[in-house]
Amino acid sequence: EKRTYYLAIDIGATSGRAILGTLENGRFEMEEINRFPNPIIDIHGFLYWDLFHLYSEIIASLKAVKTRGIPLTSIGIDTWGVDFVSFGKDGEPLRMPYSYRDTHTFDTPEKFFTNILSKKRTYLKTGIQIMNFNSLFQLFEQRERHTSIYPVTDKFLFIPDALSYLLTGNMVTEYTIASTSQLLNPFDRTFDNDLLAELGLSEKNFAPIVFPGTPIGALSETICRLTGLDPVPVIAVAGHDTASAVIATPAENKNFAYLSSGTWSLIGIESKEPVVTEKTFALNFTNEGGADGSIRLLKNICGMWLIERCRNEWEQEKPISYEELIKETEKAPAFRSFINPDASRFTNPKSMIEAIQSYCRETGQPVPATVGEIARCIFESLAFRYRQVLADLQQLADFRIKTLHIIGGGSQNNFLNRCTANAIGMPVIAGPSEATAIGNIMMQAKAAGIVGDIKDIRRVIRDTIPLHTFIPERHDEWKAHYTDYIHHFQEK
Ligand code: LRH
Repeated sequence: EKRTYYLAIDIGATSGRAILGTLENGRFEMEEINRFPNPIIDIHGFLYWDLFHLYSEIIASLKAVKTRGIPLTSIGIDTWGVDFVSFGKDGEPLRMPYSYRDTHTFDTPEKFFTNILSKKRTYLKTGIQIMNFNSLFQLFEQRERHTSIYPVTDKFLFIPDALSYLLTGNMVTEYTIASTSQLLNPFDRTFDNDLLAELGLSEKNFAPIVFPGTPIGALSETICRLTGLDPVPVIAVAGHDTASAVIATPAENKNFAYLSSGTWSLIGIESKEPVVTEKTFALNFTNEGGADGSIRLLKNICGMWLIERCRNEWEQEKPISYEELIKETEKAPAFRSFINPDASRFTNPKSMIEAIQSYCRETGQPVPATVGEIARCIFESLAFRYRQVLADLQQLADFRIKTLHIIGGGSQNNFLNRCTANAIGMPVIAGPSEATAIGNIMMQAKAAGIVGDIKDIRRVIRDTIPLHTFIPERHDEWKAHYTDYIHHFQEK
């Protein structure tokens, strides 16, 4: 079998990367070609993504591939969920897309439930966890505020689809990314026309839905001219980063849950069918689309965002390496104060450090002050939050969950991996840390006929990527402190 090469463009809410994947005789290799920040741009209090910056970085990545003379089989793009770009009738982008961190949708769900459709009906129609930034609410808010681009938008494209369009000139709506919008019927995997009508929209405002593995088109003349590349095909991979990551979960059987750990922590299971019931409504679990026809039954938890934001604040005084951060954390006393990582005050506070401190003060706990104390508070709270949500997940699963696979960048945090294993009382298997890019590459390889189904893909990953297992060693001690975490649990 000859060597084949794939380029994964994987853009998260904090940074993006271009990863070159190579497959040969069932062996897999990868290499980072480019890495770039994905800053949120604040203009007059509105938060935007810089679409053109991302476009330029993709061009730079393609040029780097060209310089090295690599014969690419294809390119695939995945990004974070829910956000979208407006395009006019002439196909031009109308302005920069809002970021889901923008505060203008904070009260939108309540408005929507009061005036349009109840919370329960909305959930039962879509099976999607109610979060204020879901595309449904972003669109509703834009309409309510009479934004000038809303009525002149011909097509709304989700971020990976928008970027693929800039590269190829072809518009599609990839299914997994669209499934994050809260606009789809999870059972028949099409847009819910009633919901669209409530927004004054129809299916005409979106490109046709395609499933992962579908070719979108070849690099346009402009891109070929700018990069020197041939018209390489762009493939619709699982455009939602979390869906790509789940593909690359190196599970051997079905008795597992996954935790895709990045800016967000997405914790869930694979399900053959959507699970949209009173219970999932009460627990607010989401049913997002998977790449292989399965459903990702999961919950969105605030993840590394907490520590990333604190680290930014610490670094304004002096740089602190990740190793130092963990050393400080290990030195700090255990089980002193806990937060609910999902409390609304942590969504986008002016100062994350102060937000954490005020939570602890208001709940009558010791107020963490040093780097180590604050980091420990974050990591222990996250581990307990995982335990809490995993217990809910076990109630929904029709099988016994026996291991937790932690994938994504956050899986490199061995301190947190150890905490998590102890908190949940089951083995944690950590890796791959680049699960998202790997899932992206594997979908391309599948489209090229180089790998088979998801089982085959996971076997290739297990055979190639070193994984680390963490066995719970102090579960009883952690169990004893779980009640403190629950005791101080607050929504706000
Ligand atoms: C993770 C993620 C998550 C979404 C959020 C907006 O990057 O895609 O699954 O819900 O970003």
